[in-house]
Amino acid sequence: MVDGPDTANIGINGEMTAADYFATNPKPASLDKQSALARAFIEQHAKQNRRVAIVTSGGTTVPLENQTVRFIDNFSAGTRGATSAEYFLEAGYAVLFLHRHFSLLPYSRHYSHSTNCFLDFMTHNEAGAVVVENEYQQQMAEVLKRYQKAKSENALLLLPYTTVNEYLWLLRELAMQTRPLGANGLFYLAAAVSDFFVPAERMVEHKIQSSEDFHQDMDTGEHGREPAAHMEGKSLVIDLDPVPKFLKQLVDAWAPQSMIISFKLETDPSLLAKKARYALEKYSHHLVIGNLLNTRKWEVLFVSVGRGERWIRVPAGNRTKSVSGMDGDVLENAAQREPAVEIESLIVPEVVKMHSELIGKGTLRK
Ligand code: PAZ
Repeated sequence: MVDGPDTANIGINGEMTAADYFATNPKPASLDKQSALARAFIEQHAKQNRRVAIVTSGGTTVPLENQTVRFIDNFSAGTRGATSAEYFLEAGYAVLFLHRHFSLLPYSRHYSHSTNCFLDFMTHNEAGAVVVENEYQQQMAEVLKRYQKAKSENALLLLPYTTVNEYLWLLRELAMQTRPLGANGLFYLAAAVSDFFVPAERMVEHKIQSSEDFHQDMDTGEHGREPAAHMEGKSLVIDLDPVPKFLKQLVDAWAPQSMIISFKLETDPSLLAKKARYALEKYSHHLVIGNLLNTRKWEVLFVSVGRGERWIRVPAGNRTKSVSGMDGDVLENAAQREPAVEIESLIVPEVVKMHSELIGKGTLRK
């Protein structure tokens, strides 16, 4: 990476600050509209003194080109966020659901994707009308009832994002609007957010050409920095900048009155507790929920100041439910198997209890 002469957006330790990030990366076109929806939603629930969970869900993308053909993605189907949102609603919270466009959504998640395509639940009756198969009537009626209740109370607001830039702008915007909620606000940050990105000043406009016959000139732009992705011979070279640490800003400046819960995803079991503790100390928020990629549906690690470390696990006996793929094969991959009990049904009540304690003790700022 070639550092250009312009160091205006670099903080004291050499890293870009959050404020500089927003000064140098474009505001998404959809932000004002989403902001207005969120404001009205928060006002309504603040008036009713209802708790509001801001749930983030799904992965963020990092586009390599302005007119995006190629992008880098973060792993997340949105299961954790969408499932948790339902349990928050059941616990009486309103939910602002900040999610990756086209990832799983509360309620409809029961009837989407290859393991539970909604069409597999349908049939024709004798008159030829499309109806739900008898065996699924009861389950679907229950999901529908809960969905309609959330809708009738205007208790669920869905706000989509795709790129890491859209996510960051939206999170900041929502966070700064949560003041009227006081301690009734809760951030549940389950989204898988990229740690690296292509700053606007280093983004190329057009699709990067792989053929040497069509290589574009390397335009270093007004800041004198090379594009973050370019061809060198037959290789695509990608050189990303670190995303500034936004959690500190969220805790200290954007939503200091709210309870804040972050998630930590790891693949190496020996690192999970260490990294979760590190995050809690560094950002001084209320709870880190650690999980491992392959066991995330069965167990999670709660790390908090007041309560130390404890595992929350799906009880033995409820660990597996056989799930059929579209072709009827039972899925062999552990990460794709589903437990009979959703771990979010254990996580969310614990989180709600901790939120009540923080409100009760008056620990959260007003
Ligand atoms: O969406 P999903 O259920 O497939 O996965 C959820 C998860 C593992 C992305 C989430 O629980 C999580 O850990 N989010 C934070 C990821 C991170 O460390 O940035």
